[in-house]
This record gives sequence, C-alpha cells and structure tokens, in this order.
Amino acid sequence: PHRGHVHLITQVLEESESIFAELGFSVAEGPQIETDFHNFEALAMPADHPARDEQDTFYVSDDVVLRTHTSPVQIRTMKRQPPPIKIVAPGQVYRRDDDPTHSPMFTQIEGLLVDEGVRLSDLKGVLLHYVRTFFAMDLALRFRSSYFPFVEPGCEVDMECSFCRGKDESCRVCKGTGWVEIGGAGMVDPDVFAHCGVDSEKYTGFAFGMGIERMAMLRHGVNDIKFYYEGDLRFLEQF
Ligand code: 2U9
Repeated sequence: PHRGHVHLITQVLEESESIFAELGFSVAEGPQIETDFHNFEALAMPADHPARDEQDTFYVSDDVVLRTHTSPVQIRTMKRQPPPIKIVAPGQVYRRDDDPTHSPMFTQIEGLLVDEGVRLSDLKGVLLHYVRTFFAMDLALRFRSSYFPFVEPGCEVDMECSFCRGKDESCRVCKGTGWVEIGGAGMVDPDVFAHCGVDSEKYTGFAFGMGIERMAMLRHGVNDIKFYYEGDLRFLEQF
C-alpha cells in the first residue's frame, strides 16, 4: 500500500519549533477564529489602521476575524500569566492575498520573550541561532529599521543569501544583493503591554515573526507557494 508522510510545511514548522525549544521557548497555541480585540486592538492597531482593511482580512462578523497573524496567541498568554514569558506561536493564518509568494492561508511562527532586562541584542542572538541551525551554515543577519504598529523599534530581518552567499550577481534568490528577507521583529510596544496588564516600567520584551512557506522556499528553492497546497504528489514526494 502507498504510504504518505508529513507535509513539507509541517516538517519545517516542527523543526523550527524544536530549534527554538533548544533555547527554552515553549509552544503556545490559540484559536484561528479570533476577536477583533486579540487580533488588532490589543496589538495597537486602531480602528482606522490600514492593516485592518477588509482588503487584507477575512471577516466572520463585525468583530470576529480569521486571525491575520499568530500574535493573538501571545496576547492571550500575557493576559493569562505574568512574566517571564518565553514562547513561540506556530500555526495557520489568513489574509486576502493570492500570488506566487502569497497564499490566502499560510503558516507563521512568531516568538515572544518578556522579562526584566530583555534587549534587542537578545533578539539577534536568538534569530542567529535559529538561521544557523535551520540552514546548517554560518550565515550573517542584518536588521533593517522598519515600522510595525506593535513593536518599537521595529525591523525587517535579512539573512545572508544561503544560495550564493553574495557571490552571484545574477542569483535568482537574492537578485544579486546577497541578502534575503526572512521576517520582521522588534521590541514590544508599551501600548501592547498595557492592553495585557504587563508593567512596562518593570519588563521589556522582544517579538519576531516569520513565514514558514518562505523558510521552506529558501531552503529548497521552491519558487511558487501554490506547490505546497495543490496536492501534486510529484512535488510533495520529494520531501
Ligand atoms: C506581540 C507583540 C509583537 C511580531 C512581529 C513581525 C514584526 C513581522 C511578518 C513576518 C512574515 C508576518 O508571516 S509574515 O508575513 N511578521 O514582520 N512580526 S514584529 O510582533 C509581535 C507579536 C506579538 C504580542
């Protein structure tokens, strides 16, 4: 009889969870159908913020949505328990987006560390451990200043291109720049802590987010997100 196996995205997700577990992060989960409060309001996204636009969000009703990120899991965790908090939140998320690098359902892993004295360099150390373990290469990371409503300062995170290591001017993965974006991150905004009852005078925290389909693309050279979900065994059996 034909035997199936674990889907590539599940493999990459579970491997990512175990790399963060090596650093003491535990796995937290939550509902995929979320309230407006947990998905947006508590993350410092006011009612008129463009991220809440119906263009991007699947609405179930006026104040219930399909979660657009796994961040509501960290909101629920902070409301439930006091710091220290050290979790990753893996799972499916939904956005009204559909092209070769975007799918209306995709998979994220986000991380949150809240304690006394947490700083940006701790974030860089954690992400360095992750990419160097995941790609089994001594890759460099670069933080580019950027804006997300729920972190301040915020940054986009690039890693050294694992395909050409900056040596191929016509590299189709990094377009010759030597860098590829792997996610976003930053220090948790005090407004977010206030919504969750965390004392921002005493505690600081970092958070990051990454797309698992993107990490699988970068490791295996997959160039269209649709291959993961159209169920063609000629693709799936390679992993
Ligand atoms: C809390 C506070 C802050 C998580 C963050 C990003 C920046 C980010 C994207 C990566 C690729 C989404 O899957 S993606 O399209 N994510 O850029 N995520 S900061 O910040 C948080 C999360 C939870 C309570």
